[in-house]
Amino acid sequence: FDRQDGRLVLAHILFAFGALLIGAIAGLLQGMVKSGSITLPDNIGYYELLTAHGVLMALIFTTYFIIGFLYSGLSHTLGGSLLPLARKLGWIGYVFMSVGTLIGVVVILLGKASVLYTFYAPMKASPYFYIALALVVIGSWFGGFGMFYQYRQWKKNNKGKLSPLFAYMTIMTMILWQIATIAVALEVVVQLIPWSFGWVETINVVLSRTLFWFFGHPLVYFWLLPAYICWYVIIPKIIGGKIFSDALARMSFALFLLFSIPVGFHHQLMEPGISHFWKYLQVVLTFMVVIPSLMTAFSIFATFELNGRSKGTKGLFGWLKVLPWKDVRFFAPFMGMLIFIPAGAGGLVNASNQMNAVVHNTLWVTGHFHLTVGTSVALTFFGITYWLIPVITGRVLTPKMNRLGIVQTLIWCIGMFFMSGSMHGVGLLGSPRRTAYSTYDNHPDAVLWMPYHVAMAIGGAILFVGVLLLIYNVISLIRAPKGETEYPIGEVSEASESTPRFLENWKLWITITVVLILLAYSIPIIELITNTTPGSPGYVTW
Ligand code: HAS
Repeated sequence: FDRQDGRLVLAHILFAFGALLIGAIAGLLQGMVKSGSITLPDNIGYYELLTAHGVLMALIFTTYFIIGFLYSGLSHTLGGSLLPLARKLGWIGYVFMSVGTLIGVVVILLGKASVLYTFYAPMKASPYFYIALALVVIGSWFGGFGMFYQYRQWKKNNKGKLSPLFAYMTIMTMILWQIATIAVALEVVVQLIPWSFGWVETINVVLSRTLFWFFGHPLVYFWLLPAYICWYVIIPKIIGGKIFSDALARMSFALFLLFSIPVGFHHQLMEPGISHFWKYLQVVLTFMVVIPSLMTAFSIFATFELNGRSKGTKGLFGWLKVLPWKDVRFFAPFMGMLIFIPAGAGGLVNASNQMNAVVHNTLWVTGHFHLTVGTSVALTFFGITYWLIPVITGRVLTPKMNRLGIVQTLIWCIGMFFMSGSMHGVGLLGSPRRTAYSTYDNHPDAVLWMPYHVAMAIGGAILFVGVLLLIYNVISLIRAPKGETEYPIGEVSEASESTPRFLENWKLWITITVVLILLAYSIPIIELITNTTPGSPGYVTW
């Protein structure tokens, strides 16, 4: 692996794990406060911790890891190294994101941005928090531009050739990110910054939430798609099998681009100010975005089964016997896949209007995303780390590290079982999310919630041990014995059909995406601007 590219990737991965560690400390404390196990000193607020936890884990850990991972794959599959300009753009992005993150974290820790990781109005933060967010987004754009450049140059030099699957999926993921972040950039620059500087007095709250969720839902697929890259492209190689179908894999990514943006209203189903028709339309589109995940499940099962058959296993589940259970590079992502089955089912509950009325703003939703991003995606990223760091640093994974990786995965699953399991359960009993410890004057309902909150804190403590072990493993990987590690890219099964060219027709996919976005958003946004009262003064938290 190219040494210079290795440095760029490693810088991203290490920053990601640093953010994960600090986010985990905030998460542990915040869970203990909520369960009533500790009280914080007067100068630290619950929402400060909750904001630090959400921002560092959900926004910073993921974005850094993803950009680092995608750069590594492009370097490997598109020519063996990054072009100087692509690498330069990667570093410029890294600097922007890092300056933004540092400013953002300082402002949060000073207690001037306790607005949670969703940061929409009416809660108001210091303007410097929004500026910090803008820097992170701009930095991620530079990262994306570097990837687009590398891809374009490769296409120019390989006229008529289909790009490698990894590269195709990377470009699809970054186009998704590029389109989605336009809305949040608008929200931050046009609404939040002028408002928090005091240049305007009021803000259109529902518009700010709408712009946020225009970005917020594709954001979750920006997290998921790199995990899917691992499931589609890397896992077949690690298990010694083949990719079931290149065309199906590409199609599922194209469908994600089409359907993950025009669906943000499913986060706003309980909100006034948006008419039923547009909510209904976006719920229909939400059910469309489930299809590429079902295609993915089908494809992975097919890969597993074909692999089993080729190794002579028989029966409906014989293929399970030949999977490399003792290899953490497989085991961690596999547990992520397994847990994605109930996690995704929970998403379907959320998306159904009537059931959303039961679960919205309860701890059920928190349970949902700790399974999806906090387990399926996170475990997959951890699994990637066990081979990616050795690849980029010219080292090898030792059997001891592999064993510790398996232990780490198990700790994560046990911790999440307690934490996310009790969140789902107590959510159905009505316990609200995003609240500090309170018995609501010993209200019988709230008293009933308490044992669940304690189980959540116990799960959180187990997860914290998992983070510490992970950090230990990352440090061990950097200091592992020298040697060559292969970048595991799967081959496509010979039995699959050839890939139709239109799947790489970007104009086609981007045009349909834009049409769908206009259909789902243009009229409701015009209505939000023209029909709502001038705006709310907002709730100042500092
Ligand atoms: Fe979600 C809220 C709907 C997926 C993350 N979601 C959230 C929030 C986050 C989040 C962070 O409609 C909270 C935001 C906040 O703070 O307010 N979500 C869905 C739907 C899906 C979904 C329909 N969510 C995700 C993913 C996330 C994520 C992925 C992160 C990565 N979500 C919602 C809704 C809300 C919501 C509402 C708002 C709730 C509210 O009221 O506030 C779907 O994409 C899920 C489809 C997935 C599947 C599963 C496929 C299974 C596969 C695994 C195969 C396994 C194999 C191995 C092959 C249908 C691919 C098996 C081996 C064996 C041996 C068995």
